[in-house]
Amino acid sequence: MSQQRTLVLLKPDTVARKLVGEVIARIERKANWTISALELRTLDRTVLEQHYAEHVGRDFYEPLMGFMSSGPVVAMVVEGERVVEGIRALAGPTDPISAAPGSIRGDFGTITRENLIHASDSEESAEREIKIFFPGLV
Ligand code: DGI
Repeated sequence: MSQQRTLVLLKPDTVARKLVGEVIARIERKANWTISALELRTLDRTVLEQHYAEHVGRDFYEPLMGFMSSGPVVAMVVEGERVVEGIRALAGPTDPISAAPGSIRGDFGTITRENLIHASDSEESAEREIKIFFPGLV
């Protein structure tokens, strides 16, 4: 057993398209995972600069920042066995066109930027990202 936790963001397109319940239902029925923190919030630039620090300078960075601050997101911490790998699998790859049907991005994605969900890509990223979004959690 590998108990982990991960940071999940349901992006502004998920909230605007009223897909929050759909996506959370997929997470809840996939495995015996637990949502241990959840908040609806609009992200400011400071938080986004920390979260997407690795992408500074990329051509998609400013459009990504604009999109991610365009409306509220649902930020969550999800805990459970191999949850980092598991939610990445549920989400599908970054580009919705190449995401398989059955994955969140494959079923609902439109363009690469508006791809519905963020999920930490490693346990190290998860701990870094959870500190950004839920600094009160130990
Ligand atoms: O972990 P992911 O969200 O799948 O991907 P990532 O951490 O490499 O990139 C973060 C977000 O940045 C991604 O969800 C959408 C956007 N992005 C990444 N690569 C590209 C991109 N957007 C555009 N338009 N083009 C890209 O090549």
